[in-house]
Amino acid sequence: MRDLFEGHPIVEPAIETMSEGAFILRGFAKPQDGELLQALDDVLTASPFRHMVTPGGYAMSVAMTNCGAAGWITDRTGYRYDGTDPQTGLPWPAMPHCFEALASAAAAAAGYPAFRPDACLINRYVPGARLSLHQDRNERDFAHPIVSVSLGLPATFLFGGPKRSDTPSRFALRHGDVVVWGGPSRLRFHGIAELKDGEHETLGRQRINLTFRRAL
Ligand code: MD3
Ligand code: FE
Repeated sequence: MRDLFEGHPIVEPAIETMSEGAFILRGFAKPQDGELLQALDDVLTASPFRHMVTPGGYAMSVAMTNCGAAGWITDRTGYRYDGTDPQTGLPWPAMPHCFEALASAAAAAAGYPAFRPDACLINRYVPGARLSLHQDRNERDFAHPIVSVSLGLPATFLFGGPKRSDTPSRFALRHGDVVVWGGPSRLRFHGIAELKDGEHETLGRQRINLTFRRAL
């Protein structure tokens, strides 16, 4: 919040519209960041970050894990949701209450009052990591929105169209920003540009993204 003129603050709008059905809630997760990172530590103890392999045989530059009833995974056989962590042979850790509460509150603020996520994919980017343009289409019902929480270093979100060849727009996503994608935005191509080097005051040289979905 800037304070430009005799104590009259210039407040950023609570909700920015990215496109039809897609909204950025700047700083929405900031009041909870300490609690989120503490809960994340417990999740990572049970199911650590790992570099999954794509069906094409390449290890992803983004490290991933999951919590919740369903976890998104990829291996040589394809992309899917599974209730078991293939690395531990155990169910994914339960979704922490503070994760689920934040995701539902953000969805409600963006006009999706009934969102109850059963999957949380956790992505870790270090400088140089990127996520190429893709669609999220492994979920059963595209009527549910997707909620994402950005923590740590800033990133450039690439927001394309319904076809891979549509030129993407670029949006900066910073620590504490929450984005809700629903309606016609739900199936648009999207990705994250190569993460620039930097140092975040609490997370250091990394960006963590929590992506909440209703998968089943
Ligand atoms: C936009 N993650 O995990 S935010 C992903 O920041 C993913 O780690 C990015 O794309 C990240 O699949 C981007 C999440 C996101 C998820 C689904 C979307 C953005 C979306 C679906 C449609 C449009
Ligand atoms: Fe995605």
